[in-house]
Amino acid sequence: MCISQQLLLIGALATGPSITQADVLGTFTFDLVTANAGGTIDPTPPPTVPELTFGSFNATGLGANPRASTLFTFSGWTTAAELDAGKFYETTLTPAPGSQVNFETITFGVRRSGTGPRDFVVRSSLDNFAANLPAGISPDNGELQASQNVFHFVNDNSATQPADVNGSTVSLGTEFGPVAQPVTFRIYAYGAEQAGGTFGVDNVAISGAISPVPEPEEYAAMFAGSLGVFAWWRRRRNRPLAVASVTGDRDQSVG
Ligand SMILES: [Ca+2]
Ligand SMILES: [Ca+2]
Repeated sequence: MCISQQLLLIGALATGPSITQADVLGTFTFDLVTANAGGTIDPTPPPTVPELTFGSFNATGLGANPRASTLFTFSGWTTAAELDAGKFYETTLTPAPGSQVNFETITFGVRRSGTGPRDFVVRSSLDNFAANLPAGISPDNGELQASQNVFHFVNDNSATQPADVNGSTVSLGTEFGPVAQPVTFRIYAYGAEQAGGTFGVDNVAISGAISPVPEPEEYAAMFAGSLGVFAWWRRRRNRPLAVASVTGDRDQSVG
């Protein structure tokens, strides 16, 4: 295999084998949630995607009942200005054996009652829920701000807000692509005006691309290709090209 062929091979492998363009992989719509029906697990069948299993959305540390229908909303959030690590919504995504996922974004709508939480963040199991994931509002929405990866309701009066306040967007960094192990995402809300206030999410959409985990022989080809390029670079480096440049003799052929 010549150098140019090796470069082409490395280029092809560096972008990953057959990774398709990022797209919405699945959306949680909470269609079958019924107000005050009991239960803290979304009864709606989760999205189904080949090679990726979506777990059900569930609520932890909150009230015993969803407080409205067709979205995921509960009371019982902390009134403290810091999040309570025991109060969150979560779901787990599990790639099938032999598959990996480049996660790109999580977008969702939010809704709060007049005394509900004012702040919310998203974290993941990749760092054991230590850091807030990158938060932004896209498209812009006057009801929401994102600062230092914390989402914030601008207004305390929910009566003036649309039913669903859209635009919350989490941008998932390079640590999320590719991943072949299960990933749990959690949404924590806090800063409630009263414990009885509610915070809900709807249309939680997760985008990314699913691809096969590279076979061992593909890694071997990448390694062999890298060695070939290194040897080629070493040979180039040892040619008299450098001497010609230093002397400024531009007419000298360095062929
Ligand atoms: Ca819905
Ligand atoms: Ca209020």
